[in-house]
Amino acid sequence: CRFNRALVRTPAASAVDGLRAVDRGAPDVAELRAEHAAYREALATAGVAVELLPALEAFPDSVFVEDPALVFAPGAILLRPGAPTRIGETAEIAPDLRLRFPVVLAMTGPGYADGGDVLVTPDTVYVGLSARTDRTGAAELCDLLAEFGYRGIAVEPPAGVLHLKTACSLVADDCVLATRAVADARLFDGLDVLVVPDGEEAVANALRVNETVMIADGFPRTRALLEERGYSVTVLKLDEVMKLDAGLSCMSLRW
Ligand code: CIR
Repeated sequence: CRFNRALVRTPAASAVDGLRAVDRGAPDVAELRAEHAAYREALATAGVAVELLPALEAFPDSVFVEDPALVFAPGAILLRPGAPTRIGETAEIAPDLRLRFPVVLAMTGPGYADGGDVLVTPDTVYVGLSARTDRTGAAELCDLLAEFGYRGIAVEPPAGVLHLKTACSLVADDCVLATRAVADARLFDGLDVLVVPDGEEAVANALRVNETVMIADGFPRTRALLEERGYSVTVLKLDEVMKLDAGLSCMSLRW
């Protein structure tokens, strides 16, 4: 599928207070903003028109616009992020989505779902259960997906990752790049799985946009593996982004 547009948000100065499972220090905000600027540039080079929303200081993790909403060409779904400090991000982004999409559906709860747990493939939308996405939320999201004609199914990723897409990403319509643990869990029927070399698990949150696969810098064996398979790879420095347990897909909504 092709993407024409992307929505991103400037990292807030409050990103130093962003959630992180293991504290490897606060991100340097100037450097985080530089990484974000390079990311926007890479999206534009891949052929999408990038729109930049203003920083939200009240929400330290709001640069990760993927989590409060899910977008498709025909419409958007407002989600209910599972972290208490993030649930308010939905109301912030809702007007921006209503301006851009003819149909905007919304989860009403009581369940929760983060966009980072949602892997969209051409015929199935996989919703990973996690500390942020519970069974009730996944079931409500699957019902809303059905209104758009998509088949949503809940899957149980192996423990130890924040989101489903922390450990896998779609790199072609029929191929997922995944950690060994996700590959072994056999979550996806009918898709090829390209396994990330041991020791490079943190690269699994790649982002395919049109003809380009973006990956984080510092994972040479994965880069070589993708290039051998014929992918056109763009490498981006993400050191500050990764301090906040985030990666490439988290920073945009694409459609
Ligand atoms: C959080 O814990 O919510 C943020 N620090 C990171 C969110 C990453 N988002 C994503 O994987 N979609």
